[in-house]
Amino acid sequence: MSTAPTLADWMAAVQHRTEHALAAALPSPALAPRRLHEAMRYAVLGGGKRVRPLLAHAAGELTGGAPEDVDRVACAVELIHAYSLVHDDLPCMDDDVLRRGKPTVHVEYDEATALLVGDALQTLAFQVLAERPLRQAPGVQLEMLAQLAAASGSRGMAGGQAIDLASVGRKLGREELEFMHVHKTGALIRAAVLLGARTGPALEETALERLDHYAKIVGLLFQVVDDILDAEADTATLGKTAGKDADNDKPTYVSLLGLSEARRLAEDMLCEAKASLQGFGPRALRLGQLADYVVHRAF
Ligand code: GRG
Repeated sequence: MSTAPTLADWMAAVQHRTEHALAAALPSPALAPRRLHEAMRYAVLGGGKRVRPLLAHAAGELTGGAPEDVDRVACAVELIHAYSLVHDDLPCMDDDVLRRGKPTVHVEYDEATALLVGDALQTLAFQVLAERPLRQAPGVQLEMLAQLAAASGSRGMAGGQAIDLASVGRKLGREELEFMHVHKTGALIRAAVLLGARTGPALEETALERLDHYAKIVGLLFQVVDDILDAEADTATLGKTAGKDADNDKPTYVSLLGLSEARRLAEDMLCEAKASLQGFGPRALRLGQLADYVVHRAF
């Protein structure tokens, strides 16, 4: 009987294939405009935990999707994520100088280039998902594109960012904070899970509801833990400026609940995420393990 690879080995394999797929999808730095293409590659390659691709592959394993199709979903979601980080770091937003342990794109290049990098990464995401047929019916592929667009746009991530910018210096209640994060961070994480799952045969309705519940909880959980790490960890460990939220007078789960209550909330949410996987059996092994990883990660 063969045993499954350890989580660390499985993660390393997915991170490796994601890096390859991203490197192949990004335009060559030898192509004009060379500086823009170099900056796009700088923003995307050689860094990041690749949490969203990991979740997409874990969900693809749940439904039996072809790994090559999941790569396309994983790349598309990661490109949207990378664009959001480049724009989020701009002086007109969070104005940050460090990301993934290196200077942010506008610091390394310039602001106009960073703006264009974000724009071009966003459109590349849709190109990667659209340009060749997936094994799914064309109608399903079209729905997947619409799902990614919705998760990224004004009713998803970009909308969450707008709420975030408007909330600086304001005291948010728990519900408002949750609403913001469900959109800003949660929408794309949820899309990674659901789109990864859609590379395989469709789940029946109740199974899809349970997977969606897992995806929503993990999306929010990621942010609760991000707030805890922002308050606890140092800049070197995080690879981005620590304590930034408090410095910017931003509401967080830690400022709202305190550290120990925020930690307790994370553990409760972890239990809820895992409970929603019950019934899927061993196919959900990686999704369960990734929920643990999200909570117990160091950065
Ligand atoms: C600019 C439209 C627009 C949106 C930005 C997601 C987001 C909205 C901004 C990112 C800023 C941030 C620090 C959000 C908190 C949680 C988060 C998404 C952190 C970064 O994601 P990780 O930890 O980063 O997955 P890596 O580098 O590992 O990929």
